[in-house]
Amino acid sequence: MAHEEVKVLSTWLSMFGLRVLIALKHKGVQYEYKEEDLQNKSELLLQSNPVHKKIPVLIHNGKPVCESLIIVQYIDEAWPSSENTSILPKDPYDRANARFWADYIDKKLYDAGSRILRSAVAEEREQAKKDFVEVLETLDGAFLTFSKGGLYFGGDDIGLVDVALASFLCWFKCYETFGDFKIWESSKCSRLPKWAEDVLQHASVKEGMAIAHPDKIVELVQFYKKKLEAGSK
Ligand SMILES: N[C@@H](CCC(=O)N[C@@H](CS)C(=O)NCC(=O)O)C(=O)O
Ligand SMILES: *[C@@H]1O[C@H](CO)[C@@H](O)[C@H](O)[C@H]1NC(C)=O
Ligand SMILES: *[C@@H]1O[C@H](CO)[C@@H](O)[C@H](O)[C@H]1NC(C)=O
Repeated sequence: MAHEEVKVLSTWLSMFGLRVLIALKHKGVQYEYKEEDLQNKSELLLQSNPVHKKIPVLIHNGKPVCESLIIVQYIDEAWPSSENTSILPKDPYDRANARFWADYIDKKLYDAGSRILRSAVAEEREQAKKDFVEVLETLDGAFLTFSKGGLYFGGDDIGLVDVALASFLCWFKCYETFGDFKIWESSKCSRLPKWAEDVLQHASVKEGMAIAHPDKIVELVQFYKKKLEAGSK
C-alpha cells in the first residue's frame, strides 16, 4: 500500500478521542498522536475542524474527519482489513441498531456523567447519578439481544457499541469519586459489569486506552474543581 499518513488530534483523557485510538489499534493502523491543549488549540485543529473546533480529529493523508463516531466508522471503511476486525456488523439492520445504541450513549451518558461532576446542588447531583445508572441499565438490557451469546456487544469481538461505551470506563472512577457512589452497586445491571471487565482486557481497548489512567483523570478533575471554586469566591 502507498505511504499513508494518519494523524490523530486529541487529548489523553477524552472519551471521544479514545474511541479513535481503540479503532485504529483494532485495525492495526499506525498513527501519529498529537496531544492538543484545549485552552490553546493548534492552528491545525482550528483548520481541520473549523465548525466545532473540537477534538478528536483524524487526518488521513491530509484530509480531516471529525466527530468520534463518524471517525470510527470511517476507519472501519477505510481499512477494511480482515473480516474479523470489522467494527460494524454486515447486516444492514444490525448496523442500524449498532448506530442507534452508539448514538444513545452520546445523547444520554455523557450528559448525565457531566452533571454528576458539575452540579453544585445536591438534588441535581442525585438526579444525575440516577440518570447515569438508568442509561447503563438500558444498555444492560440491550446487551443480551446484541451480543448473541458473545462477550461483547459486537458478539465474539468488539463492535461500534463496545468502542463507544468502553471509552467511558476510564471516567467511572471520577464519577464515583465526585458522585460519592459505586456505579455498578447502585444499578440493577446484570451483564454490564462483566462486559466492562472483559472489554478492558481486550487488546485493542487496552492499548487504545493506555494513555488514560483513571487516577490521573480524578486528579485533573479535582484540580479544575478547586480552581473553579477558588474563582467563584
Ligand atoms: N461529539 C463530539 C464531541 C467531542 C468533544 O466534546 N470534544 C471536547 C473534548 S472531550 C472538545 O474538544 N472540547 C473543546 C471545546 O469545546 O472547545 C465527538 O464525538 O467527537
Ligand atoms: C500556545 O501554543 C503555541 C504553539 O502551539 C505556543 O507557541 C504558545 O506558547 C502557547 N501559548 C500558551 C499561552 O500556552
Ligand atoms: C477469523 O475468525 C475465524 C473464526 O473465529 C478464524 O477461523 C479465522 O482464522 C479468522 N481470520 C483472521 C484473518 O483472523
